[in-house]
Formats: sequence, structure tokens, C-alpha cells
Amino acid sequence: MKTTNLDVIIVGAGFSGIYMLHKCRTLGLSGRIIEAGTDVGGTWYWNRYPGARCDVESMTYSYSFLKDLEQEWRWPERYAVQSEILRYINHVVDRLDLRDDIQVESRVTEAVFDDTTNRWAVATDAGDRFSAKYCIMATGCLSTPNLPQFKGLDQFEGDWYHTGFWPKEGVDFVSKRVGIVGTGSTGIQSIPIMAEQADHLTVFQRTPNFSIPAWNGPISDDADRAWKKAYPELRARARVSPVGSPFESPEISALEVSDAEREEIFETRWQQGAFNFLAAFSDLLSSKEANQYAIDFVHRKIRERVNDPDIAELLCPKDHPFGTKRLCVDTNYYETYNRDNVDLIDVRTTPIKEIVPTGILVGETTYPLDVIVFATGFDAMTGALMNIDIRGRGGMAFRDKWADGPSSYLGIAVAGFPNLFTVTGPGSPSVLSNMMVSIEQHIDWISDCIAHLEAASMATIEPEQDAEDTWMAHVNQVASEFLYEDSNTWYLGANIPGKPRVFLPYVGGVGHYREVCDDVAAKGYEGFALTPAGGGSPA
Ligand code: NA7
Repeated sequence: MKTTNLDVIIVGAGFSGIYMLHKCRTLGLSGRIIEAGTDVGGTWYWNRYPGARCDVESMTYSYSFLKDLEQEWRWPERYAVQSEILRYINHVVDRLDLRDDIQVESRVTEAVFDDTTNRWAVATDAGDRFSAKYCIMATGCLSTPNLPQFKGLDQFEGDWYHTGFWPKEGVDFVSKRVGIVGTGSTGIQSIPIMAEQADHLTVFQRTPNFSIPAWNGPISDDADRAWKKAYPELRARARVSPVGSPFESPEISALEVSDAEREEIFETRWQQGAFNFLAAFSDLLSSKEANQYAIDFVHRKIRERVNDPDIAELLCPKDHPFGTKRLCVDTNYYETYNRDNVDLIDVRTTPIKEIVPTGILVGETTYPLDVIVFATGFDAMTGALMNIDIRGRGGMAFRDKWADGPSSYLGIAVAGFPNLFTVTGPGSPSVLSNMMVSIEQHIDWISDCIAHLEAASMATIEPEQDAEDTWMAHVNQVASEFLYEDSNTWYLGANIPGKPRVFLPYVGGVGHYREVCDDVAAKGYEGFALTPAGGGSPA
């Protein structure tokens, strides 16, 4: 069987993979992306469900390295809809002329490191074989959909869909009785739209989530011009900020202001919308008392938005601290429950028993449905990596190494797996940040590292186990200073039965993390072992 030789193999054609391929070109290295979908886009290729939108502001959710495009591209809305982001990604791919090195409809099944040649042998389900010096896992953090094993799903006589692999041709809900399972960010985005289209919508809610209004709308020409003028400064600020955002970081504690001041600050942040609310006070995610103020404020807002007090109570989250589950951002979510054609079913008290041919059975009640939508999330951050049979030095299986939870140095590389990089992997800020900022930081760091290895004629780089252990201890220690571990979330793997409960992202902040990574590189890749080409011992 023919094997294609490359310098760099990249798994995934989302924002990370595309930028990495561009970097290969600038370094003069041969690179190829292997992508499972029929086209580029990653998250934004697969998640086409109604209402799919980025809840990070569109002016900040784009590549910063494309200075001309940054000025030319006109984002129409404050929060970009999925189709607009996909149009942007496709434009970038064509503009940088990357398409020839992107192989679609091929899923990487296996990546094996050969200790004798120091190269990765990569195989796909399409039967392709590649050999590459570097292997970049640009596999995404929310790319492995979680479909709970509901008994009877195969008997369902209607149609069912998961939001994370939505059909390209769309789904027609008109005149249909639709049921949706899941009220995370995805459910909260899609429920208002589905309610407008369907004859009747039944929402099956296990855990209510906190959601803040997006206040989405068109970006005026004046606002667009102002952003573009300030781009260099805004981008620079985002890079050193805690969450990759150019907006101001909070400095005051919710405990050091009067009740009236606190209410006013919360209200101002509420009116700014979305994640601005989390920035109301510095200690919302670290102090239970401060957090309770946020809970009380948002509960009051939910009760104002929902007409029926019983439904409002069901929608008020009471089992977890505010913001410790991924905060949701909505347009008319709570108001949707004021519609006559929408019902909310609590499946916490009485869980879904099974799917029956005509609908969903909860306790003794069958809810008749023509369509079921599963907005049940993802096997986050580790799912896509664990689905590939990755073997490192001496045949060590990645799945074994991570069986009790991920272990990684800086969230970017794993001891025993030379020349393999995990973009926005567990142990890095990743999903706790604006992904565009974190993706660019990782790809810049990885390509600088590769350039260094090539210039110094090095064969391999890999973390030292001690450095990895120290980093993981730090990741866990920082996480324990926040309230995140008081919640059953996908940040902790708690949404997947049997998944080890480990806090996955790094909470230490994007700016601080960047300094650490830069420092490691400046010190000659401190904590990594490098081996020279042509043999020799690790240095
Ligand atoms: P999430 O946030 O993981 O939400 C999944 C939802 O599905 C959540 O409400 C779950 O309830 C619910 N769920 C999962 N399994 C079941 C079963 N078996 N029965 C009932 N309900 C269930 O995924 P999203 O796609 O909304 O968002 C993922 C990220 O994408 C988001 O955070 C953004 O970063 C973008 P639970 O809370 O587990 O009780």
C-alpha cells in the first residue's frame, strides 16, 4: 500500500488545523490536513442546528494574523451565525490557497510512533497511509457528540438528530411535534427557533442552566470602523487577558460593595449581555458568597421573563454555582416558555425511561413526537483523541496513559509521545477562553517549536515526565481555588458515564499561560527532552 511522506500531518480542518497548515507553508514544510467531514470548518461544519451561533463577539472571533482580512471582512452581527463563520473559514482557505493540502472524508483511525525512524505512521478509514515527522492533533474540544444510550431509540418511528452532526440540507420542523433533550448552550440556542417552526415543542430538561441575554443585533458601520481602527490594541489586550477577551477584567469583589451598588453593577453587566455578566465582579467564580449574589440576581431575571411561576422555578438552576457550568447566552430563551406551543418536562425528578416508537416515555407518560433532537453535548476535550488509536514510544497506548484522566505538559504535548502536539488540549486554557486566541497561541508556539527543531537538526521533542506531573499538579491546584469542582459538568467529564472526574482546562488565565509557554521556549524548551537527528542521547 502506498504511503505518503510528509513533514507534518494535521488531524482536523477547523480553525486550528487550517492555521497550522498555513504555518507549514510559511516554514517551507510539507503538510496535509486529514478531515472526517466533507469540507472544512470543524465545529462550524458539524454544528448546523437551528440557532447555531458563536456566543463570543464576532469582532473578536477571527484570525488576528490576517491583518488585511481583519480590515476587509464585514461581520454583519454582534454574534455571528454558524453559516457566516463557515463562510469566513472557507474564504480563508481559498485566500491562502490551502485546499489542495486538505483531504476530506477521511477519518484518522490510528497514529503510531516508530522508535526506529522517529516518524508517525498515520492511517485513515479511507485506507490511506501517511508517514510524518510531526503529528498535530487539531481535533477540537467539542467534536465527539455524546448520544446517551436511550433504550428503544432504534424503534422510534419518527426522525431523530443530534445537534453535533446536523444534516447539511437542514430539517423541516413545520407541522411537526418536536421533542428536544438537553438544555445546555446548544439547546438554549435552538429551542426558541424550533418553537417558532414546529407545531409543538416539548423540552425535556434534566438540569436547568444559567443563561444571559446576547442582545444580538447588526453591527453598525460606525461600530465596525471603530473596531477595525482599534484592532491592534484590542487583539494585544485579549492575548494577555484572563479569558482571551479585550474587554476589561473585573477588579472589585462582590462582597466589598453595598447591596444597591452590587445590583447596579449586575444590571449594567446584564445589559451588556453574554459573558460580560461574568466580568461583573472578580470573585464570582471563587467565592460562594459572591456567587450566591449572582445566582439570586439571575433567578430574579428568570422569574421576570417567564409568565408561569411554576415553569420559572423549574428553569431556575439551584444545584450548581453560577458560571461553573459553561454559561449560556440566549435570544428569547426564557420567553419561549410563554408560548402556547411549548411544554417543559422535568426529567430530573422522573427521568426518561425509554424511547418508544411514537415518542418519549417519561415515567408512565408518553409524549408523542414526530422528531427528536438530542442536544446532549460532547465527550469534551479528550473524546476525539481517545477515539484514535495513538501509540507512542514502545507501543504505549494513549488510551492507557489517559485511562484515569488526561496528563499533559502545558496541554500541548504528552510524555512518551514525541513530536505529537495537542492543540488546545486538556491542561491548557482552551474552552475557558476565546478559542481563537488560544488556538493562535498554540499554533504559533508549535510552529516556532518545529522551526527550532528543524534549525537545530533535532529528531524529536517530548515532555519529561517530571515536568508533565508538575504541570498537572499545578492545573489541579489552580482549579481547586475556584468553584468549578462543585458542579457536574463536561469541564470535569461528568457528562459521560465512566469518564474519570478530572478538571480538564487550565483556569490560570490566557495571559499567564502564554507567559509560561513563552518562558519554556525561551529557556530552550525547559521540561522537554530533545534528541538530535542521527542518534545521540536526549538533551
Ligand atoms: P452540554 O452543555 O453538555 O448540554 C447537554 C445537555 O443535555 C444538558 O442539558 C444535559 O443535562 C442534557 N443531557 C445529557 N444526557 C441526558 C440524558 N440522558 N437525559 C436528559 N438530558 C440529558 O452540551 P451543549 O451541546 O449544549 O453545549 C456544549 C458546548 O458547546 C457549550 O458549553 C459551548 O461551549 C458550546 P445535564 O446537565 O447533564 O443534566
